Amino acid sequence: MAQTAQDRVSLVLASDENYALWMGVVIFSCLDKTAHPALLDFYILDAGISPSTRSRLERLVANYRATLTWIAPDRNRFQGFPLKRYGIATYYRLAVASLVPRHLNKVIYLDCDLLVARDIVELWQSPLDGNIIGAVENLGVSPKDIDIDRQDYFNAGVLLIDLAAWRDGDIEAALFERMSTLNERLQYLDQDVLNLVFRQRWTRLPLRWNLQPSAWSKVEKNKTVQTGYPHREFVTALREPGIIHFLAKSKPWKFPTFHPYKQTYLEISHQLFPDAIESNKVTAMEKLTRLWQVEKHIKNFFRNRKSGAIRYTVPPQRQR
Ligand SMILES: [Mn+2]
Repeated sequence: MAQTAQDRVSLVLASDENYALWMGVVIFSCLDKTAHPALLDFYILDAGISPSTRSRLERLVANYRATLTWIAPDRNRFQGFPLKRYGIATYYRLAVASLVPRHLNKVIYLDCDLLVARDIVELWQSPLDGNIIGAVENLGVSPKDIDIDRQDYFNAGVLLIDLAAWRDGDIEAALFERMSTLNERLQYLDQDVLNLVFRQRWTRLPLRWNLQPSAWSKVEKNKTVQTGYPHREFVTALREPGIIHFLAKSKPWKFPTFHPYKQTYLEISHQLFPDAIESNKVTAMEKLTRLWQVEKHIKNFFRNRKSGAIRYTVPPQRQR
């Protein structure tokens, strides 16, 4: 079936209270960057978000006439899965097909540590060429626990999913089966399981839709040949990112981190949630620590020049 601009776009995210406002930043950036905000339907897999945070997110989405639906999965289904440094919400994506409404045939799954910088409708319309999922190669290290070549290993932070085919192929059962057999042996948990089940059966999305921190260093060190993407695609993705992924240790709210879009991220998150997020989480202590990291400052300066500024317009805060 041909996609038209009139299609509604279904976006799925999962979070607990700790990540809920960061998830709000993802939602806001989607809405701000699309030409059709009222076509977006957000489905939130809720791992324990407080009523007050829920209403903040509802007010945010209402500004754009988009919709937001809360889904509270049964935690017992995920009992016994290893958590490591993640929360249980990371596993909710494995059950996406049985959690969202039956009538949805396609969804985009998004992590909570992202900044959307381009119209999400463009990603929605990317061809899947007969595969069940589309994803971007994981640019960092590949896991040691599973036998998959690094170029064939995708990052699970942004997924375009043909949900109808996922249900037909009984993917959920396959994922849960792998989860229970491999369990503690998994290094990257659900991402490894997804890679095992979709081995050689995923569509490579344009790099810009999951721009990972190591993309900058790959270009600087001329190591783009190690990846499945051509060098020129790196250059365009850095210049015009689609989705910026603050992977692993690059979280803007963590200390001390360097990322070309850290400042942009912190500015808009403060404007969105001024009472909960400080305008400048770069504290005096962090500044002092960063002072000595001259090399990183220089690198960051050049990375900033390689990547254009991204502007957002935060809606005015309404009084409760
Ligand atoms: Mn992530």
